[in-house]
Amino acid sequence: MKAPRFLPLKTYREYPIEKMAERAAGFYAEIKRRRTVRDFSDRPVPLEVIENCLRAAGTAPSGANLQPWHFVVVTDPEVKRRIREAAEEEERQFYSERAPQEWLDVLAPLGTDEHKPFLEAAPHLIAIFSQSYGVLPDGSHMKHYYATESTGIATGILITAIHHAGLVSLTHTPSPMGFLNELLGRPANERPFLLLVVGYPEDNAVVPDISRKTLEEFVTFK
Ligand code: IYR
Repeated sequence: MKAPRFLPLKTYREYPIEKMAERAAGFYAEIKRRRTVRDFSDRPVPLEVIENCLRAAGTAPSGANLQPWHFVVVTDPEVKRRIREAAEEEERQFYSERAPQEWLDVLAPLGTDEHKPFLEAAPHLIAIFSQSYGVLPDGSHMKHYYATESTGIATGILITAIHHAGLVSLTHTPSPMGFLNELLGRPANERPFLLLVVGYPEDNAVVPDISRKTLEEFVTFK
C-alpha cells in the first residue's frame, strides 16, 4: 500500500463576496447560452483547441483518482463516414422498431430522426469511453470505482470547455454504441459512453424551441 503524500494547496483563489457573486452570475450568463446543436458547419477547428478542451476534461475528479476514461478524437473523413454509417443503421432500427412510443413521444420536440449528417460534416467527433476496469501491464485487471460517474463529470467539463472556446457540441448516443469499439480499436474494458460532435454551427443553424426548468423546479433548500 502507498502512504499518502500531501502538498500545500497553492492553486486555490478566494474572491471577496461581491466578486464571488459577480463571478457566479457571470458564469451562469455564459453557460446558459450553450445549446446542443445538430446543424454543423464543416469549417475546420484547430486540433490544438480540442487538445486543450480535453486537457480540461482530464482535470475532472474521479473515483480514487483512477481517471477511468479514454477519448478518441476522430478527424479522418473515412472514419467519420464509417461511424455515420454504423450509427444510422442503429438509429434506423431504433426509430422504426426498438423505441417504445413513450420514448418517441418525449423525443418529438427535438425533431431527431435516423439521419445523422453531422457525423460527417463536423470537423471532429470525440468518442468517449468509460473504463469499467483497468488493465495492468501484466494483463491483470484492476477494479475501477464510479467509472460512469467519473466519465460523466469529465464529459461535462469537456462540453463546458468547448462552449467556452466558442464552439458547439452535440451529445450523441447511438444505441447500442458497441460498434465504436470495433471501428476505433478500443479494448473490451472500455464501454462507449458518448459520441460528442464538435465544431462550428452552420450559418443558419436552428435549435428546438424548448425550455429549461427553473431553479425552484429542480432545487430544494433545507
Ligand atoms: N439516439 C437517438 C435517439 C435520441 C435519444 C435521446 I434520450 C435524445 O436526447 C436524443 C435522441 C438519436 O440520436 O437520434
